[in-house]
Amino acid sequence: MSQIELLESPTLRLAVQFPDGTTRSIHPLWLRERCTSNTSIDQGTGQRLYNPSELDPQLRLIAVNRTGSDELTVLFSDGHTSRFSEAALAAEAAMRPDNDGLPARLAWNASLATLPEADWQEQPSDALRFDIAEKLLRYGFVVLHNVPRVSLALFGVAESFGFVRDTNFGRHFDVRSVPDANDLAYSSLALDPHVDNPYREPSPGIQLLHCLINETQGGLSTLVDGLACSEALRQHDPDAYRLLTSIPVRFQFTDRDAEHVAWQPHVKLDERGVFQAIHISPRLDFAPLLPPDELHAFYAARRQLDSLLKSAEFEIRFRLGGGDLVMFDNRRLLHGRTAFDTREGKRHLQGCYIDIDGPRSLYRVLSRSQAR
Ligand code: AKG
Repeated sequence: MSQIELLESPTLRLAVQFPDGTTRSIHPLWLRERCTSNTSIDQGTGQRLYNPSELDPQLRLIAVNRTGSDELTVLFSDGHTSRFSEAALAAEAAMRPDNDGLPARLAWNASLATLPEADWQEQPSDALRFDIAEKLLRYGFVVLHNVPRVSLALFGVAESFGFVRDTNFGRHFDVRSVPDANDLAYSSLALDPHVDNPYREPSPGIQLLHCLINETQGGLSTLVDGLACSEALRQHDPDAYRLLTSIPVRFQFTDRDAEHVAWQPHVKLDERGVFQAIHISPRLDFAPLLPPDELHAFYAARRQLDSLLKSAEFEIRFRLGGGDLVMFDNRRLLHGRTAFDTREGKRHLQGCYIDIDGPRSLYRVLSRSQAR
């Protein structure tokens, strides 16, 4: 647990000590912005009543007193007095973009002992939705069983976690083999690990695929954790990793009434170098024309990542039968399928997207009652 410390020299200030032993000084403006008094915060909305950029840039702490077992009272140089919970300050100081009230991501490979799964109920309880959201956020996917085998039943699941995101493919899309398909997903061909719609800005957060019927022996679903594979590449070949995290690649989708283009590195990191998203779609990516030796190195790096994504060490395969639904983080996991033979029977999946902020928000809201 992080802890708040009071330091008196060279100036009066607070600091936070993190569990790894490091200490960081707390800027007076950072502290003042977190004041929750009636004059600072609208108590109904929890939103600030003033613009913090208008505070005195030279703001200082004049006095700090412990006024309760978990309470600090601070007098600032602008005359304002604020009370703070030490535990709340310590918790907020430890927040990062990738851990903000969410379960830690667990990178996995093919040794994953069991699939994260759950039995769906048409009127899901909060406990069931919490369990599903937690698995989705931790592993990047969850397999649901007993989803009604009726067309568009996937919306009942999608809307329990967020808002459905419409695209040029419609509010949902039917994955089955059709003549003259506008995407190879709508054929019976095998699909290599890929993310959907990397040509969109932003690319869809969560994808749902609901199996209505599967009478074929093939058509196995594949999933691979882009987080785990990127980390393996980083450890095995840091130069390849550097190329794939820095060179923007053009992803393009063209249809009669759509022309989507987005430039993304294959592996996108945040400003601290933490994995944020993976963009791989071997059907739709175009590297920029770099000098030949740079491109040579780029293609070698891409080949290495591709072989990790397809390796038995990282890829899992499972069969979706009628009533099964897989929901996955389309910016972390790659999905695909093995080929199938339409002469064996029908295979029909329905898919849709929601944004990832839906399950994240739901998880935080439901955590409040889990904590009680
Ligand atoms: C897609 O719709 O993007 C797919 O990859 C389809 C997957 C499947 O047919 O199992």
